[in-house]
Amino acid sequence: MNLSMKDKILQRFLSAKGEPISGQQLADELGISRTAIWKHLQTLQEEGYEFVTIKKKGYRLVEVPDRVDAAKISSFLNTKRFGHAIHYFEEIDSTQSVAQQLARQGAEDGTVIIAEEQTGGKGRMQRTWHSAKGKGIWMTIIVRPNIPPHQAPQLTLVAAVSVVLAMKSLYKNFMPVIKWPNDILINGKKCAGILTEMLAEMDRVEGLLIGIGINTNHELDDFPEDIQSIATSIAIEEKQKVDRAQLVAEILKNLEYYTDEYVAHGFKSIKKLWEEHSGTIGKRIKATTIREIIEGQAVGITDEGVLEILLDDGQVKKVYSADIEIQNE
Ligand code: BTX
Repeated sequence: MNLSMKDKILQRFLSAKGEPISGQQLADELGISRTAIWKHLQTLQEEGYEFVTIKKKGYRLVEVPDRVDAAKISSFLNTKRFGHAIHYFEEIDSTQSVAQQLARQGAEDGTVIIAEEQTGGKGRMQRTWHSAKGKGIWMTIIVRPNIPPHQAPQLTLVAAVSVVLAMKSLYKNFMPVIKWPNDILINGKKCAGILTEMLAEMDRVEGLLIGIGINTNHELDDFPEDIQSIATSIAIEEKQKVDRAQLVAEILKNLEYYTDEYVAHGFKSIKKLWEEHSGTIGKRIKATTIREIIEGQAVGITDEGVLEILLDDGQVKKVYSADIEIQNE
């Protein structure tokens, strides 16, 4: 894992779970001086971590701020590649823009860009994604699967499955469903969105930028008024605050696993899981594509991840990209 020295020190304290660690022991383990350790602790204090000195025993971490930084994510992380490089920002315009630069510079598969706040969070089709400070997970993962460009939209579905399964494994009372192709809804309201962008050559994907936005700890009035009737957060639904770093680590574990499954065995292996967690299939929907509006019943997705809609005249129409409105709820 590519942690900075400061993050290595922090990770050591996080895994000590409140037990004291001696400055000398840390200095020996990490091969730096005690003065250097002390300086890193100063920086961490400025970021909101609080340490107390315990006589003859060393330092004890007593206060952990609510952040989704690399050290905190790493303390939960259980992956082979994903999240081994994490770029953390207090504030950023969009994690997608930084991901694009890093991907062009050769960032490795599974690199994560994450921020406390986005000032220019992006949705699909030039829409805005509201990304309030400290309230959610605003991250992009650079993924480099060996697939042709036309298959790239399937990765959005792989990501949706990964997010829903992570939520279900951590929050047991909880019924998130996937709305084709990229939303996660709870009780009919949007809790998360996924935006996949691509860097590609003619016949090969160079990198996919999988942007995941999850409303975790919002109260209703943390959302701007115009989306209060359509948006929700895990905290609103679960009635408790979420440890964002833990959820990030769980998503990265799933995303690595299901991306590898997908690359090895194709979309079929993901399709079943996607359908199990879909809130779209079987519903009457209105799909707005760039060319037309299609109304009918969503009957399934193909082995390529394309949505199939049964029209009232009995015809089945395939939809590759659209905005969906679910009508019979
Ligand atoms: P989307 O185009 O499907 O959804 C955008 C629409 O959703 C907006 O027009 C608005 O109506 C509504 N909306 C905006 N913000 C929120 C919110 N916080 N919760 C619920 N509804 C909202 C979905 O696009 C894809 C979003 C991806 C966001 C991630 S965050 C990390 C990465 N960086 C970045 O700039 N975008 C992605």
